[in-house]
Amino acid sequence: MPQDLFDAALPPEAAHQQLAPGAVLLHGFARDMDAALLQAIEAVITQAPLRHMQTPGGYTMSVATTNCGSLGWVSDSHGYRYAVLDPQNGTPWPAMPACFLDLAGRAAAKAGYDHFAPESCLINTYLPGAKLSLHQDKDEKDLSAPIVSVSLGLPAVFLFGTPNRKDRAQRYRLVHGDVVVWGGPSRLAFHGVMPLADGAHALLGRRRINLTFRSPLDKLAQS
Ligand code: MD6
Ligand code: FE
Repeated sequence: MPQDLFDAALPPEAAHQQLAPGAVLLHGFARDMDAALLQAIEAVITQAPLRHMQTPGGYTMSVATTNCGSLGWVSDSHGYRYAVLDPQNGTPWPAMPACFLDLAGRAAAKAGYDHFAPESCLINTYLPGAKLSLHQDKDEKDLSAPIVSVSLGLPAVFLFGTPNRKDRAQRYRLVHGDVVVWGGPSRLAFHGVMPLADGAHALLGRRRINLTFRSPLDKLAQS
């Protein structure tokens, strides 16, 4: 049976796909709350506008980025880091919307990671052609917390490998409402996004939005 038909016939909560040890794709998990998510995203973007960050190597990212939560991921000529203030206006990032926290916690629990309470949500907007090169998320002190990644809008080809750069990454098509959770043995897996194909999405139009939830603080060191 074709996988797409199989997924469409199942309630969203039944459609999991293990990508690697500790890594799960929850098909359509966020689909039924898309309107609330989009409204919250627009409110964040109004306070903390999308911008194309510079990489430490001097490139401009094709993806446009902002953040919400107590910490925001930023990139500039000095490197990658988490910042409590938006460097563009010197004020705190907008608070994490309640529907974001709810979604991230439920998705993590579904994937086997209980009590995930992210301090940070990175919001990425992709227009056709935008991409993200293969990389590891390793700017976080707490590697025991998973990463929760929510896809909205145009479909994308997601690359997901292992913590070893030499292993070939697998390709997965992510559509509106899909959520990928990775942690444990996959926490440092290489991942990326292929250049976005052109198209039009009924709710988001000609773009893809990705929400990436992370818990950058070392909770053990703090307690
Ligand atoms: C995505 N973003 O935009 C996934 N990782 O679909 C990431 O994997 C990511 O945008 C680390 C830092 C910035 C990012
Ligand atoms: Fe990443």
